Formats: sequence, structure tokens, C-alpha cells
Amino acid sequence: MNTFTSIKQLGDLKKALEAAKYVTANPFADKALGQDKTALLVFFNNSLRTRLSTQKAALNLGMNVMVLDVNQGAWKLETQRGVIMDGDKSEHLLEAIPVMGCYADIIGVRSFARFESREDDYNEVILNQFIKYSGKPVFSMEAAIRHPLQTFADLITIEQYRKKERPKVVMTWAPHPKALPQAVPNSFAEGMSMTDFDFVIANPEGYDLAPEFTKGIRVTHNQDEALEGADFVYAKNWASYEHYGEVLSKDRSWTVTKEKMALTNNAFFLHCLPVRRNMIVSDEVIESPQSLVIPEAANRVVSAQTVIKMLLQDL
Ligand code: AN0
Ligand code: CP
Repeated sequence: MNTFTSIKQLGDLKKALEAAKYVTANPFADKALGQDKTALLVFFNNSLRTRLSTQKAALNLGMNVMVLDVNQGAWKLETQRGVIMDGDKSEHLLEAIPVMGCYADIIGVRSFARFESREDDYNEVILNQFIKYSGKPVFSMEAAIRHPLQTFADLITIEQYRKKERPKVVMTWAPHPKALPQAVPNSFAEGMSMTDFDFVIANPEGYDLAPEFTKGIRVTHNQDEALEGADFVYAKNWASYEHYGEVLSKDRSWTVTKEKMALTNNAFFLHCLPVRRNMIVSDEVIESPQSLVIPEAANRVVSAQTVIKMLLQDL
């Protein structure tokens, strides 16, 4: 593997989950693999989990790690080609990327959807420039339309907790005050399509995800109906795809509460975090024994370590 931008690049999911199981049991077994190799993690956006878990994963593999927060201390970067750079941007991404490539063996990039242009976001303009111009293996730490390291951690967590061959998994939209990207739900849907789980997406009208991510997936606008008999509830907010980047609803009747969870088969609760309590999920639900948000976050190390190991093996 020489890029990791979609969960689908894992190929055989069973094998990838086996590889993750090995990493969980033997976190320091591959220290020699990363020796004298440098991971550069580039953040265009905030992060707690991805920042820490990806560093931890690279350190477990014996790597050196450098972190660049583009908006703190680096030059302000122009991203569009052809612009006359007489404004506040001091450097162009087209120089910055190959320079970063000189200093690193692998590069992780976090670059959220900007909601300026649906076309640019869905073409992954920034991530693809890193792939094209860095000359190094690039992996996504959440780009405009996918968050595959999160999805892999979600799949690892479901694998650890599922009690049946084919659990019912419900991904439900939940309210949030600000416009959030579709990367997490798109990726999760992509990950679910690699399993034979009974997967349903529930969201209000106007919030259907892009057709390329929902092909063949059951989508309903009735949350209660979706939750019935669920074994896992995966909550997430996202802004509208159709009315791109808009917040059409903050309807708190979609918040995941104890009453909503009572409709399920004593489901486990999942969320990628960060989460806004009592908007997305009630205090009671996130604090309940059925809440897996902390083990899910812990699995971000396993997810990143398994993926970085694959990248190092193919250097
Ligand atoms: C981001 C999002 O929804 O994509 C990151 C989640 C991992 N969340 C926020 O910006 C709050
Ligand atoms: N889940 C996740 O990616 O969290 P951060 O945004 O804190 O990295």
C-alpha cells in the first residue's frame, strides 16, 4: 500500500482486522520497521485523537515523528493555482508540499471539507496535491470526504464487541449547531459496505449523503423505525450534501437519548468524538455501560499503527 485515503484500500477486511488484532496484542513487535524513518503529520484543522493516536502509532513502530500545524507557525498557504499572490498568503502549497516531502518518509494529512465548493471538496483537491507533489506515501487523517482511520477503528471496535455474525448497525444523524463535514459518515458507510452487516442510515430529509456513498444502502428518514432492534448505534452530525454545507435542522428530537436507546436491542453506542453532549447524545447514554466511545478512541492507535505498518512494509 502506498497511499491510504479510503477504507476500501485495505482490500480484504478480514485480513486487515486480523492484522489489527496482532497489533493490539503486540504493540511493540515492529519497532525495527520504522527505525530511522520519519512520519510527518500535517494538520490544516484541529485534532485531539488523530494527533495523539497517530503519533503514538508511529512511535510504537520505532519511527521519528514531526507534527506541523499549518495554521500555527507555518506560512499562510495559497492552495489555488494561478492566483496573483499579493494578499496575506506567503507561500504556495505547490512549493510547500515537495519541501515537506524532502523531510519525511511518510506524510499524514488532515484537511477538512471547506464547504466553499462541493466539487473541490469531493475531488479532494488538497489531499490529491499531497499525493501528486510530495513524492512520498500519503495517508489521510480526515480529508474532505473520508476519514478512513476513524472507520477502521470503528470496524475494529464493532469486531471486538459484536455478539452475532450479522449485527444490525444504525448510523443516525443527530443535531449540532455548526456545519460539519460528511467525511465520517461517508467513510463509515463505505466501511459498512465491506461487511455483510444489516446496515441502515437514518437522517432527516435534506441530509441524504452523496449517492456514491449510499448506493445499495437502506436510508430512512424515520429514526425510531431505524433504531428498532439495533445492536450498534453510530451517531454523527453532518451538514447537508444536497444544499451543500448548510445546516437545515437542529431538531433535538434526533438526539440519542435513553428513550431512543430503549428502542434498540440494548445497543452499543458509538461516536468518533469530539461530541457535543445533549445535542448529539444525552449524558446518560454516553455515560452508560453500553457506550463504547473510549474503547473506540483507544482503537485509533491500533487503526493508525496497522495502516502505517502496511505503508512502511511497502516503502
Ligand atoms: C469533525 C467532523 O465532524 O468531521 C471531526 C470529527 C472527527 N468534527 C468537528 O469538527 C466537531
Ligand atoms: N475522531 C477524531 O478524528 O478526533 P479528532 O478530530 O480529535 O482527531
